[in-house]
Amino acid sequence: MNKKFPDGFLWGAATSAYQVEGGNSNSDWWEWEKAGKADNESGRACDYWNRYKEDHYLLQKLGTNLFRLSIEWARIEPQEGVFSEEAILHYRKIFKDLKKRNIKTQVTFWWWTSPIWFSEKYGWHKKESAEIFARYVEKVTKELGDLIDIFTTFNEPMVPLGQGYLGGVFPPGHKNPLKFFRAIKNVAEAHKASYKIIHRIKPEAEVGITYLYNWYESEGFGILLNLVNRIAQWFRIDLLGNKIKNFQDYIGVNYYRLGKIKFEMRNFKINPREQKYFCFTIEEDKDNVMKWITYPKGIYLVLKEASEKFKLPIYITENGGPTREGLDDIERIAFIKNHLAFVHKAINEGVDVRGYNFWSLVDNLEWLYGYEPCFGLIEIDYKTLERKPRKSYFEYQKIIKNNGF
Ligand code: IFM
Repeated sequence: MNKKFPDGFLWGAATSAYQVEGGNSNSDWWEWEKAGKADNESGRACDYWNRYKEDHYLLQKLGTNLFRLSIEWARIEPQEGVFSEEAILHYRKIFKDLKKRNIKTQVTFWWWTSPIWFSEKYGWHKKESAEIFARYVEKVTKELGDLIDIFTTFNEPMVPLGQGYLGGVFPPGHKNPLKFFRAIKNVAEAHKASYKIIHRIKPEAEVGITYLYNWYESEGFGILLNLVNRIAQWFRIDLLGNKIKNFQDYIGVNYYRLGKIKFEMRNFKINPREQKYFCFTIEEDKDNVMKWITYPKGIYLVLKEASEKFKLPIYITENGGPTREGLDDIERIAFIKNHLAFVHKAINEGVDVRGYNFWSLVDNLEWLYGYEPCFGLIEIDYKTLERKPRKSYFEYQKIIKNNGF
């Protein structure tokens, strides 16, 4: 074995509440689905809400010492200012079950979905949103904080804010740059307030946020494309990151793919003629179910960049890739090893990486794409909800056991 990881390295897997729990009918994404704006309705999803013990058993067998999961705000605060003791108690049971199995919990408070009342009355573009979110964080930290090892306020907030306020394809479905910038400001305020609250209640807590930290490269027309590249980096990290400096104990890196930016000529139809125009595009891998380009070296490049930029410990909070593979998932095995080899290289060169979470433990609802892309170490049969560990599950198990490969 030549890729030995540091002693105490945390090996984990990740899921998120809305994507696996099922039945989150008080969340805005539920309404979004009902309005036909996503490929599938989540429905009972993987029914993690009821089957969490089964999944935790599989986690335990996998050998993980970390599980990254999230809590659904809409379950905990189904009406404005009214907290569900029943939901809180249920999350307590979930966290306790993980603790019993010696698995650390890395818990995210907001993973793209909000209670319907929040979206209808406020939304992130409204100033009050920060304070309202902080109230929920305070309640959860008081009630569940003793069972949370690593706190994450927001997961990749730039994705839903971009999609929800510029692209209009996520709730609240706006296309309004002004609201977009206001929403970023309010999310930053919400994060900072939460950071202080969590530390007040649990001084030793590790609190952070995760960034979708893909790697961007460009080809052709040097100067112009480098500029585009810079803008992409500013957009994905700095726009929010600069606003919350000094309010992060670690950096959560979610790395998936290469964004290869091209500048090309396209045809554009203006009736009745066809016009040519130049535009920036992102190259696609046509063989991949979500057209993503796999690029293992990118994880090394982002780790180096993040370490240099933030000078903080790093958790790889997500890394994985979508496939259509069944149980014999050779592609996923190669994916894991190739990426881990680059994580190992970064650690050897001094980057302080504390843990790695594979995305995902189980197949789950991939937002607009529905249930088609599979990310899981474990396959879900959505008819029977049977869990079937894939080959990659057993390979990852070996890596964890040996603390390397
Ligand atoms: O499924 C998502 C997750 O919710 C956030 N990070 C990226 C994953 C894959 O697209």
